[in-house]
Amino acid sequence: MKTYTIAVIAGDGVGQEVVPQARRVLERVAQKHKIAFAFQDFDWGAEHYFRWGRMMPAGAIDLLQSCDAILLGAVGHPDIPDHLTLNGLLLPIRRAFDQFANVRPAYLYPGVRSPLARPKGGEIDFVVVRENTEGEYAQVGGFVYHQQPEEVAIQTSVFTRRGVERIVRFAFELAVTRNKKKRVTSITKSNAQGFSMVLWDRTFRDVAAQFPDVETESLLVDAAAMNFVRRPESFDVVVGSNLFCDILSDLSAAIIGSMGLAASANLDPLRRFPSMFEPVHGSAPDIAGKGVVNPLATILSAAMMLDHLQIGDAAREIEAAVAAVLAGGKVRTPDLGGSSSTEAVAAAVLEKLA
Ligand code: GGG
Repeated sequence: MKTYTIAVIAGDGVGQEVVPQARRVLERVAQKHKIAFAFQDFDWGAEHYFRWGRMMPAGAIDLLQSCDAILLGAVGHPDIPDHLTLNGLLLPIRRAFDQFANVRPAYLYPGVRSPLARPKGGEIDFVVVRENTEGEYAQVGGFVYHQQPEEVAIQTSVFTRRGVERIVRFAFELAVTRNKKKRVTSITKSNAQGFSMVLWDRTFRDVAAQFPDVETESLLVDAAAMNFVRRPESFDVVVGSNLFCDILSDLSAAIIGSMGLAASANLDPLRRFPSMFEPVHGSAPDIAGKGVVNPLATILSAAMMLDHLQIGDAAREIEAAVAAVLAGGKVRTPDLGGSSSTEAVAAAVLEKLA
């Protein structure tokens, strides 16, 4: 029997509630598929920070290195500035393991109401591909006259041709394998940002020329935001920079009905290092501990992990079970207009899997 080693970082707030539910689901499909998961828990995050002054220990990356994948819940605590939690845990892992493709599907499940009037279940079906290791998240910059009245802050974006090319190529390859609309939309702001985004546009055109069967579109990020609302059905694969696609993928989560349904994968497509799977949502301190957070984003992220581990049958079963629960319309957490608990939603998924 093949055993997959999964590093588990439940993290902060609702991360502690959603990750155990995803584990239950993984354990169920493991039984069925005659595979095993060896979960290794790492209690990193805000509590670790309060105790040791850092979100994870100095040797954290070495500890994760040998696992097959990483399942992450959430990071963030009201008493710690967000840039410390993000730069202390999430971003170092993405960078150390060169997880350059952040894949965020936006699928409107039948039975879920979009806040948009028009689209019905299945009619929104696209993927946001976010560059995940450079761009606006490069953390290059500094303060001058720190905390003085004349203070200056400089934050530099870093766009490399190699970085842009590989994420754009990933997007085109995804459009080909998805085999749906075969359409890639590139997001920039090259009218205002005349260096980095112009490099992006040029690189996009060069890569596009190698995929003559894939239709292309280039949108400024403001127009993209508008069109996610006006014509979400038209998108297939959307590719853009770290910051732009972080923002756009919150919007895509909203139009598919809830942030609680938004799954994501931080992939090293070259499989040199472990990839990391996490719900798009954060630690949600306002609802943490109440047992009402939607576990489906994490369960669907676990399904993405199975796909990456090439256990696609098991991934499809989880997706089908989630789809059946949502189509049933009875068991759903408050973000989807229901009153079920986190545990009850996961139990409903397990029941469908049985
Ligand atoms: N699910 C992980 C998490 O807590 N994400 C919240 C967050 O702030 N993410 C920022 C990012 O993905 O750049």
